[in-house]
Amino acid sequence: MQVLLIIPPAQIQSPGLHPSLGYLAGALKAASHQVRVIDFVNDPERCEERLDAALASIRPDIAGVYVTSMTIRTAAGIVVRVRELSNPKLIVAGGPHPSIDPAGLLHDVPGLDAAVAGEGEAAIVELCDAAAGKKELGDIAGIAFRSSGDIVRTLQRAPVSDLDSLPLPDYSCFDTSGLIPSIGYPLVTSRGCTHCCSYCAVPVLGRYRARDVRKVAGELFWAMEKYQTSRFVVVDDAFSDDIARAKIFCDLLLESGKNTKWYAMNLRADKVDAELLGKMKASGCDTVTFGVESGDADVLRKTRKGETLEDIERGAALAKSAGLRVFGYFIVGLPHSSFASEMKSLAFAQRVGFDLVFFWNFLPLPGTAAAKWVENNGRMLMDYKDAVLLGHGVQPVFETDEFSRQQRIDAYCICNIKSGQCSQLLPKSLNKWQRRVKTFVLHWKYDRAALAALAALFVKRRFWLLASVCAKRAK
Ligand code: B12
Ligand code: SF4
Repeated sequence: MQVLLIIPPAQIQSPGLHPSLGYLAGALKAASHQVRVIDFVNDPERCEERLDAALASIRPDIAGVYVTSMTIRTAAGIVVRVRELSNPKLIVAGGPHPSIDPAGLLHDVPGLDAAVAGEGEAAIVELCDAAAGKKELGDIAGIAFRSSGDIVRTLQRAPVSDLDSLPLPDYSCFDTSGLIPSIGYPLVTSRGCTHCCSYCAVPVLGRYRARDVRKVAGELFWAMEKYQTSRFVVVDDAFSDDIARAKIFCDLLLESGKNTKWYAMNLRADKVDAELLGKMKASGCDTVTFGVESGDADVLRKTRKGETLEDIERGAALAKSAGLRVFGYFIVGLPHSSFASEMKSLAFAQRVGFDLVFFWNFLPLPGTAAAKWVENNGRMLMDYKDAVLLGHGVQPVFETDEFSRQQRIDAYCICNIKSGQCSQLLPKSLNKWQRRVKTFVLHWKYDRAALAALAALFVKRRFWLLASVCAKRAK
């Protein structure tokens, strides 16, 4: 079977190949299918042209689309085009959103034949069998599919208990595989998480399972040869939840004598110690990112993250002492937050002194406790499917009596501008001068103190210039 997998364009162009489709490609190839992956996130150029060319050249028997709760609309557009141009036997979807609500996705995207809930390695191979007429859709566990005008859900599929039994991910069929040496090989050492934060989709997606770190290291060394790279990124939800295991992984890197360069996303500051951070640094890790969420102790407590501000300060300080760069991720507009609590977040970010700070617009992800809270306590202002989470044009999805729409926008702008991320608020289309003017206007509105400091610096520089010219002339 010819399988075409597609990652729709996303509003945030964060670099990194998607392990989800890498794992599906590995499973499909192990079952002797041909696979091609078009990745519109890491290469957002000429989307239509690339899709049309792929459809014309491989004429897929089955097409699969990766869908998050933020890419439903773009995925729907892709499904229409795939149906129009090549009409494969099946068009299916998988990923975080269908994992939470597969039947709902089939309602929203009429061109889809089936949606897979949960891990897809076995399901995609069985869907190929169904496309070949060797299996009934109703006999495939963990999917929703159309049948005589209805949407039918099959029995749930159990999560893969032994992750090491899966074929290794294959990124060689991605049209962006050439980017691996610069953006790094995405390494999955575990799936799921042991925590249950109210705003996060991960607890809804599946329980924590860890791989044997020796097998993980084996995959990494193989991948370094295959993709000619020494750079990798640990993309786990909870890499250091088992600190002892994380240390063994670093020891294996050190013992190998290979010159690895890496970073770890999604660390919890209460799940690190000085020894682990030291080993990470020694094995080539340069950056860690901590989810902080809120600098207001009460808002943070109510997320049920189970972490305190003191934990985060301590973790960040340890990471800095180990010589690592530390990034902090915050969310503006969480349940129970207010304008004042966001200002506390900003003050906390400044106190900790993160090397880079991101303030994201809160999105009530379907299926989460936070989305339930919004349903009961918030006034919806827009459909979450149209939400913008970071960058220009951010709009709150809901408001409360305590925290109005305009206050949410102001808090988002202030936090970004005062943490040195003003460029996040500018449309990408602006030229150099337009950017300067817009930057000035935004600072005028939200951070006049910085403008005053800048003006003082400008005057000081001019003064010294004038003074030195006068001194030269006097000589
Ligand atoms: C890695 C990661 C990223 C990376 C992606 C690039 C990279 N280097 O890999 C980066 C940092 C760029 C990123 C950014 C963002 N992410 Co992110 N990310 C993840 C994370 C932690 C791991 C995903 C992963 O690779 N898992 C391992 C793979 C093997 O598992 P999987 O993705 O579940 O895939 C399986 C199944 O879903 C299924 N499947 C998947 N696709 C398909 C397709 C078909 C056709 C089929 C049949 C099956 C199938 O089979 C796969 C194999 O079993 C997830 C958390 C999670 N557990 O999903 C969040 C997650 C996907 N991200 C999320 C979000 C919100 C974002 C951001 C908006 C920012 C943010 N605040 O986190 C941005 C948006 C980026 C964008 N461009 O759209 C949410 C999505 C929620 C939702 N309901 O859609 C998640 C679930 C995290 C969360 N806290 O809730 N992310
Ligand atoms: S935010 Fe992090 S710690 Fe909390 S449930 Fe999600 S992945 Fe786990």
